[in-house]
Amino acid sequence: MKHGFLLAFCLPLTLFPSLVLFSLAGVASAASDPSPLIANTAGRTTISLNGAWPAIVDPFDNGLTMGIFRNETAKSKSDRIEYDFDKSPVLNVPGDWNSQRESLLFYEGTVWYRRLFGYHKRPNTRVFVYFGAANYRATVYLNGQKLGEHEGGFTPFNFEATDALREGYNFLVVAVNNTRRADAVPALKFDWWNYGGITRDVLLVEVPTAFIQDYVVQLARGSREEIDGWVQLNGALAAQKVTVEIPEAGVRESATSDAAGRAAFHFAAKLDLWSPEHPKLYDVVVTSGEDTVHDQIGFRSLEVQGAKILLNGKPIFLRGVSMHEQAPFRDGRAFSTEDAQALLGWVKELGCNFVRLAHYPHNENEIRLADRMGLLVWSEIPVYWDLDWQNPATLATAEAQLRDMIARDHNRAAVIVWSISNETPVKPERLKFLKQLAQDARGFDATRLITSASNRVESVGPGVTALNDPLGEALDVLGLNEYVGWYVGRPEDADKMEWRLKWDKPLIVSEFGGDAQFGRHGDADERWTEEYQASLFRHQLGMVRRMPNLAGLTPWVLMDFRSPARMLPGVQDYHNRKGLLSDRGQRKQAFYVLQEFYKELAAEEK
Ligand code: GCB
Repeated sequence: MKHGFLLAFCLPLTLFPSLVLFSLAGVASAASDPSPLIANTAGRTTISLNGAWPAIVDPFDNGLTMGIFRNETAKSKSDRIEYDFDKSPVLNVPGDWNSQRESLLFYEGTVWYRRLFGYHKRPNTRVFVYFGAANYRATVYLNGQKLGEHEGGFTPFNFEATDALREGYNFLVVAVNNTRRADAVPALKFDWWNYGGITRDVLLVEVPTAFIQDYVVQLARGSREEIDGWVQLNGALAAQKVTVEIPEAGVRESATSDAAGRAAFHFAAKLDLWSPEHPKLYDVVVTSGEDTVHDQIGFRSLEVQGAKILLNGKPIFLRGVSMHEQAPFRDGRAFSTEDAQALLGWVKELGCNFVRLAHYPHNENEIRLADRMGLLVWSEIPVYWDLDWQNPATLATAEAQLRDMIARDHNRAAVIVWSISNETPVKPERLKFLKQLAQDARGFDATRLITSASNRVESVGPGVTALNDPLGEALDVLGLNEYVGWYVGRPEDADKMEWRLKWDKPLIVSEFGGDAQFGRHGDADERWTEEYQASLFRHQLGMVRRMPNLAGLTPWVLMDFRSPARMLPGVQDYHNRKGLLSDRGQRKQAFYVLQEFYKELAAEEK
C-alpha cells in the first residue's frame, strides 16, 4: 500500500469554527446506477484513519438534533453542550463495538464516532473517505458537513471529501446504527451476532482530478485466451486514452473512453492460468492520464457443462466448507489479515479447494488471501430467511449490496460463484425478488456462476426427497442446505435416503451439520458431543456421495460463532457450536472425519 501524507494531529480544539450542515449531502446511489466504489484501494495512495476513535453511545437517537456531528465543546462557562467527544471512551476502528465493551454486547442502536486528523492539501488531487464496512447504516460528516449515508453492513462505500477537507485540522464524525428492521437486508432474524460499528478499515484515498475508478481485466466467459474488460474513468470522461498492461505476459493494449468515461478492451493473451494448485497472479497495470493503478490478477476460465463445473476446461469437484467472518481465538467480527490467515489456513488444512463465505460479503483481505492461497470462493449477500419481498426499498438495498460486492471483487480469480440468497421461504413475491437479483448479477458480471442456498425439499416417494425450489430455474448452480440428523431425523436416516433434483444443474450441498461442544464426549447418539457430530458427518458424507449432479460440498461450519439464537447454558452460551473447530481453534472429531474424506477425494482425482 502506498501512503499519503498525514499531518500528525496537534492543533488545539479551539481552532475550528462551528459548521453548518450543507444541503448538498450525498446519498448512496440507487442500484441501477453504476457502483460508486473506488476499486482496489490497496493499489492507490491512501492514508489510514484506523485507530482509537472516541465514541458516544446514543440509544434514543438524540444526537442528530443535538448536532453531535458539529463536534462542539463549551466555549464559555454558560454554554450548554450535552455531549463531549474528548471525554468519551474510545472504540477501536476497525472493530465491532459489541466485543469491545461488555455493556455493548447486545446493544442495537446508534453510536457516534469521531476521528481527528491533520491534512495537507495537494494540488490536482481529489480525496475520498472510504469505509470497508459499517454495520448497518452509516452517516458520514466531515468538518460538520454531511458527505453521505450508506445502508448495508458488509459492503464498502466511499464519499468524496475534496471540498469539505481543510488545510490542517479536520474532524470526521460517523453515526453508525445497527438496529434490525423488517425492511432491511438482512431483516429481523438471522443466526449470527448483530455486530455493530465500523467493522473494517477507514481510509482517505487520494486520486488525481481525473482517475481510474474501476476496471475489469478478466478472461471472457468460457475462454482461456481472450481477455474481455473495461476501464471506468471518473473526472475527465470522453476521448481519454486508457492502457492496460500485463508486463509478464507481454500485453500492452490501449483504448479510448466513450462519453460515459468507459473504455472497452478485447484482446488475446497467452497466460499461465490460475488454479487452486497453481494460484498464479500477474501484475496488471492500468493507466490513464495522471493515474496508474497496479493490481495482482489471476486468470482462469469457468463454465458449466451439464451437471459439471469446469475450471480451465476440466471438471472440478469443490471440496469446501462454509465459514462466518468470526474472529478466531477471541470473540468478535474478524477484520485483520492475521484473522483471515488463521481461518483460511484451517480451510486449507481440511483439504479444501473451495470456501463458502457465508452469509454476507466478507472482508476484501480474505478474498485477496484466497486468491493468493488458491482457494475458490462462494460469495454471498445477506438475503437471508424472510425479507420484506414486496418493498421496493428492500429490493434496492439488496441490489446495491449485490452490485457493490461484485464491484469490489470482480477481478478476483478465486471468486467463482455469487450467491443471491440463503434459505428464503418459497412464495411468489420472493421468487420475483430473487429472479431480479439473478438477472442483476448476470448484468454486473457475465463470467461467474449464480447460485443460492435453498432448503425447499419435498418427499417424492418412499425414502426419496427432492430439492424442488422454483428459483432453480434462474440459477447456474443449485445449493442445498439439509440438516438430516440434526433438525430432521437421526444421523443414520441418511444411510437410506435418496435424492432427486427438479433442475438438471450442478449441485453444491451448501450446508449440513450439527452442534458439538469441544471437549464434550459421550455416545454417538448423545447430542452436543463430538461423537454425535462426527457420526453425523460420517452418515452425511455417505449420503451426499450418492446425490445426483454433486459438484461440491460446503458443510456447516468451519468454526463456532456467536449467535443470539443459541441460548443453551453450559453448551451454547450464545454460540452456534456447529463448528469443526471451536472458536478457540480446537479441532473437534468431525474436523478429522471431513479431512479424511477430502483426502480420499483428492486421491481419487489423481
Ligand atoms: C442454516 C442457516 C445457517 C444456520 C444453520 C444452523 O440453515 O443457513 O445460517 O446457522 O442453519 O446452524 O442452524
